[in-house]
Amino acid sequence: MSTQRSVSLIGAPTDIGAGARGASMGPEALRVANIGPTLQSHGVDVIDRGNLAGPANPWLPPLEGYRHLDEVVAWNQVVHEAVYAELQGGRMPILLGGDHCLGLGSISAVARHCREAGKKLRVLWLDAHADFNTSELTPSGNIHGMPVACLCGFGPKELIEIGGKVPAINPKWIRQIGIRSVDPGEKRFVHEQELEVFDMRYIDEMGMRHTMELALATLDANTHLHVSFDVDFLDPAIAPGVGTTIPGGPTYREAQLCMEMIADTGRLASLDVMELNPALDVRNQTALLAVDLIESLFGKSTLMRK
Ligand code: 6HN
Ligand code: MN
Ligand code: MN
Ligand code: MN
Repeated sequence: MSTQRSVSLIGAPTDIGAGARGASMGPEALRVANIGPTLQSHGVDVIDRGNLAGPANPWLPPLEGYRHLDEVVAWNQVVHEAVYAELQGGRMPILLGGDHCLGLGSISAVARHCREAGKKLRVLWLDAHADFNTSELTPSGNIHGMPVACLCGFGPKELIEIGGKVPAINPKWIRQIGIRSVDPGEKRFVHEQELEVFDMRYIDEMGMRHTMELALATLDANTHLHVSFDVDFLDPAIAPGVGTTIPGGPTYREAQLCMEMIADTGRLASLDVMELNPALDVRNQTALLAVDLIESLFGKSTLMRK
């Protein structure tokens, strides 16, 4: 089994859910880093759908625990429809973020597609953060800290209902990897909902190989594998171009191994590349690294494998 070879790039140029401005420039930075031609060089059929459009960022303080809720809903609706359309057309959507609040629109579309196609879903959430806050728990009101909770049915009605069914996904379908920054209330909630988290302590002690073996266990021919890649997953020493850097992330090789082991499953069927912030980057190095890692997701490895 090999990974789907027809890909559609979907740009979502917004920082509507973030605490820093600049992720709105992420899609263009990934294009400047040659994401399209690079995938083509690995035999992937690539269509760049260009950028989605949505409301501007009014940069207001939180209201009842949420910043920019109406705008976040609007952006997630357009992302949901765009991702769903690609899946229905038999192509793999790659969402170019944009901040991580859009993981809700993307994954709710994937979940809807899987329900209709009778497929199982596994979501790998590669991130420094659990993104499991609610309006009561959040220290910031920034909705990019909430998409996983919303997908599990905890969030404002307008957001959690985007894909039709509430909850969009079951917490049991998620594996979080690379986590090293969780807010106090969020931490309790992660335990309460029994999210399966492979935090950095786990990766330090057990290694990336063992971590990925567990995170990818029990996938079968009928499983759709979605990867939601928050670029702040990576150690800031190699990936400075994100709004919320947290020290102690995966090294270059640990991140490559993570991607290579995902590629080996042959099950990757949709991808988000989120939180890249070119305003904080140095000579586009974080975008170039993200593209390098995405190449590995599509089967680039140091030596040819069978
Ligand atoms: N991300 N836990 C913090 C908050 O404000 O809720 C940070 C969230 C970061 C979200 O990186 O996608
Ligand atoms: Mn399909
Ligand atoms: Mn995130
Ligand atoms: Mn993050």
